[in-house]
Amino acid sequence: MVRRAVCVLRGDSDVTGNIYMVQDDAEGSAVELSGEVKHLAPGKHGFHVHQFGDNTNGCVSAGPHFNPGGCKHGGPTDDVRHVGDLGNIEADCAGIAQVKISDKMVSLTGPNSVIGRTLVVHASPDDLGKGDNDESLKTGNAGARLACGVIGMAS
Ligand SMILES: [Cu+2]
Ligand SMILES: [Zn+2]
Repeated sequence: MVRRAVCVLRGDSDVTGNIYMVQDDAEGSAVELSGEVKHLAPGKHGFHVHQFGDNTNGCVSAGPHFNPGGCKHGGPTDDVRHVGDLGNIEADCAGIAQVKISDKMVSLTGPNSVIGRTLVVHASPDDLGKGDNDESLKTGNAGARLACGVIGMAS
């Protein structure tokens, strides 16, 4: 069975987007993320799955990065990273980021499942844990949460 999920990104900024996720049934299959995020400042923006599917106080109540292993923050290709560390998306001069990410840690099933958690787009680039300060190893210094959405099951 192929699993699918979808996330509608909204926030207190003008940033909007739809992100689709697909995962094959086989154990350890990567999740393929695709979609578009609009009305961003050109350049890189941190992109993470945060722990909670709680948007009662906007994107803030989604809590910290989804980190079931209790690891330090890193980049998507690092061995040491949060499950939710998807790195950056990059907006072009029109403010549009085309998202195409294949990630082996995020899952749509099992202990690393991101279903019911929140996907967040940040104002600043994620330094991928290389910022040489404490915050870099927690959040990547990605700054404010521009838009977010709860990841839900899709058909
Ligand atoms: Cu984040
Ligand atoms: Zn992280």
